[in-house]
Amino acid sequence: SKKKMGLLVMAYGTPYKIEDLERYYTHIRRGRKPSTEMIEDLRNRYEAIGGISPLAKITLEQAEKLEEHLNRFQDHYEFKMYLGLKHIEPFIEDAVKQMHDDGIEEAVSIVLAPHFSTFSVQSYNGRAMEEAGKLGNLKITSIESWYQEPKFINYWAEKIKNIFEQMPQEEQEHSVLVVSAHSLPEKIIKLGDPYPNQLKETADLIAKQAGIKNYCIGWQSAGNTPEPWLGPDVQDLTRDLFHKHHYKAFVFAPVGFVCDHLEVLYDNDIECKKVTDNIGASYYRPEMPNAKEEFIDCLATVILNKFQ
Ligand code: FEC
Repeated sequence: SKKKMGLLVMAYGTPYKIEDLERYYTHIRRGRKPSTEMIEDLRNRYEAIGGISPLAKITLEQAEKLEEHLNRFQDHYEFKMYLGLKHIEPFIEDAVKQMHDDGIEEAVSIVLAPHFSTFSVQSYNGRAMEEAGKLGNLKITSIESWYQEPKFINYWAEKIKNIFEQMPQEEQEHSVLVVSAHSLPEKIIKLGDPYPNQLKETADLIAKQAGIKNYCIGWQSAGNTPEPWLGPDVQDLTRDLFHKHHYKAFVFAPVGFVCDHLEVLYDNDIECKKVTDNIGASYYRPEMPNAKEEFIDCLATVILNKFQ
C-alpha cells in the first residue's frame, strides 16, 4: 500500500471578508494595532481591486490541485494536503496540528513564494517546525526555495516572450522588463540574506530564456515603517528608466508572487500603471501563475524532486 505523506502548503493569507481586515492587519504587524487611517487606507486599496482580494480562492485552488496532481502522477505516496496560512486561519500551526491529529508522521512543506528570506520563507518553515516539535512524532521536510526550477523560469519566460511578440514594433525596440519581488527591510543585506541575489538570478535566467536584453530588478510593496527598505522601488525605477532611456513600453513581471492579489492588482496594475500613464508609456503585466496547470506541474516537480 502507498505511504501516507502530509503535504503542507503554506501561503500568506488574506481577509475573507472586509470585517477581517483589522485583525489580519494587526497580525501582519505582529500584534500592533494599525491606526484608523492605516485601516482606512488598506480598505481603500482592497476596494480599488473589487472589495476583497481573490487570493483566498486562488491559494485554495492551487493547494487542492497540487494534491490532486501529485496523487495522479506517482504511485509511491498518498499525499494529503493541509493548508497553513501566515496571517489568518487556517494558521500554519492549525494545519500542523491537524496533520498530527490525523496520524501523519511524515510531511513535506512548500511555501507559495519562490525566493528564500529569513523574513519570509524561514518564518513560515520555522513556525511549522516549532509546532511539529511541540507535538512530536511528525517529521516535516521543508523546501526552502524553488525559483531555480526550470518550469518556473519557463512559465515567466514564455509569458513575457508572448507579450513582447504582441507589442507594436515601435514599442518592441524601446522597451524594458522590470522583474520584481516584495521589498524587505534593507537590514537583511547585512544579515547575509540570499533574497536579493535570488531575485537577480531569477531575472537573469528569465531574460536569457526570453531573449530580453533590457531588463532590471526592482522592489515593490514596501511596508509602511520608518526603516529603510530594499530599493529601487518599482515606481521610482520606472520614472528613472524613462528619463534615462525614453522607453515606450514597460513590462512588469512580479515574479516574487504567484497569484493575483493586492500587491499585484493594486501595486502593479494601479500604482505602476499610474506612472506609465503619466510618462506616456505602455503598461504590460503578464498573467500570474495562479492555478494554471503548467504552474501546478511546476510545484509538483519541485515537491517530487525532494524525494529523489
Ligand atoms: O490580500 C492580498 O491580496 C494581499 C496579500 C499579501 C501578500 C503579501 C506578500 C508578502 N508580504 C511580505 C512582507 C511584508 C512585510 C510587511 C507587509 C505588509 C503587508 C500589509 C498587507 C500585506 N502585506 Fe505583505 N503581503 C500581503 C499583504 N508584508 C495588507 C500591510 C499593509 C501594507 O503595508 O501594505 C510590513 C509589516 C510591518 O508593517 O511590520 C515585511 C512578503 C511577501 C511575499 C512573500 C510571501 O508571499 O510570503 C515578503 C501576498
